[in-house]
Amino acid sequence: MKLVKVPSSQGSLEKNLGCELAPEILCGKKAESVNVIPNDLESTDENIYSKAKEIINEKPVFVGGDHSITYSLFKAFSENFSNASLIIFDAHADCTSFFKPVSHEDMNKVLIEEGLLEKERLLIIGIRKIWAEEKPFLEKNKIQLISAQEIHNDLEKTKIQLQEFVSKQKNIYLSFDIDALDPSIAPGTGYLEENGLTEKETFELLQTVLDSKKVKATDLVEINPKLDEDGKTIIIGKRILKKLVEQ
Ligand SMILES: [Mn+2]
Repeated sequence: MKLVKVPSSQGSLEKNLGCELAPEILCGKKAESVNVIPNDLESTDENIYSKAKEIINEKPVFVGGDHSITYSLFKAFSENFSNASLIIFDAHADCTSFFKPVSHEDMNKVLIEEGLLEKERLLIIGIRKIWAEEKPFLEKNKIQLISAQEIHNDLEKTKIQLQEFVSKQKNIYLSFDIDALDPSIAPGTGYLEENGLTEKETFELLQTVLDSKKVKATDLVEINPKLDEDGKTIIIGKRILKKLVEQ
């Protein structure tokens, strides 16, 4: 396992400024870090990509930062592992209009349109906010989604659905956006959406994915210490990170 900090909020379209502070709070000073170039998202993305290429076989855990980092990280992952799959915990689909450099609002769409991710190998868990402009893309490509409401309705059924997806995959990259959680337990992030995952739902679903033993790289993103309340998001973020690190 290799823990790597990615302290950048440059892909957050200025909507989650402060999330660049999370990596050091979550990982401490000692963990290694990607070199982030201030006000230069393209060069930062290149550095994220080259760091990922270097250590992709060492079961890396990347700590962001905003969700746009997953674009460069998964690009390196998919070039290294065949049939690369992406499982994302997120309140959102991140499939808005495609523009470069990639942002945290469109990175899933870009990964599919650039052929880095097969559309059947993407699964988003905890979704509860889909923008009108994302709908045609999600429907046309039949992107697999498990909504937060489905999870609340029947957690056991969701676990089975998740196990079925996982059983068809080979090499999984797991990306965890903290906004998948309910704002009451994770208020420190840029886009709060009500009715999110509970602690129990989060850890049981996370365990279901990790139990597959097919997860080869992970990230934890969008935690914003500046927006946190009583350190709640950092506390649960550390617990999620511990799971990713110890898996
Ligand atoms: Mn999100």
